[in-house]
Amino acid sequence: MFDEEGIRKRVQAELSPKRFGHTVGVVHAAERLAEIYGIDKERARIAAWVHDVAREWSTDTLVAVSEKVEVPAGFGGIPKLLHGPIAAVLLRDWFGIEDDEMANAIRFHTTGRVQMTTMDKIIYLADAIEPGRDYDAVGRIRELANSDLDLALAESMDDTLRYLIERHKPIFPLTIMVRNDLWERISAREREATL
Ligand code: DGI
Ligand code: FE
Ligand code: FE
Repeated sequence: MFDEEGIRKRVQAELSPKRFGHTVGVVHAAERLAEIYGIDKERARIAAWVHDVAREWSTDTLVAVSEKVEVPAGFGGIPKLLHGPIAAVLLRDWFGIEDDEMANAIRFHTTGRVQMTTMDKIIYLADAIEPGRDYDAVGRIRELANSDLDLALAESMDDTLRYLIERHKPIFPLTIMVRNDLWERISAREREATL
């Protein structure tokens, strides 16, 4: 259904070997999570292939392109965040794939969004736990991802926020809303389970 080999080659041409290796890891992690959580594996793989295709574009290029295509409000304030929304546009423009679910998972893979779909969560988490990732919390988040997608995601977001705070980086306000929403859902779920 998809020309996966063609997509893989085009993505490889856009990325350094290191980041291409990351992308290969995300594809495998996304496929595994799709299997566990019952979504279409092929679409998850393709979204993973494309998620960082614009990751090595210069800030100037990202900003220039973002002025010509549809980008969610506020993303321009932190130019690094633009690589997701721009990759979502390239899914359609380069690869001819018109699929809102895949496009949104790519668009929001760095920030998350309120009311994330299973596809959104899987691409976000696959990005965070692929085998090449190495940070203190990764082992725990990998383990959680096997049994509890929402909890793994909430822990991953807290970890990203801690990382940004420690480095005094600007934090995208949407990410905080997403993080609050996730923990609220987890609390509600736990309250219900103990009733
Ligand atoms: O593209 P990747 O490196 O695989 O991972 P990513 O898309 O999750 O994140 C890209 C970068 O963006 C990473 O260095 C962390 C950073 N980032 C994520 N959220 C925020 C952020 N940077 C700032 N300043 N603010 C954020 O809210
Ligand atoms: Fe990314
Ligand atoms: Fe990535």
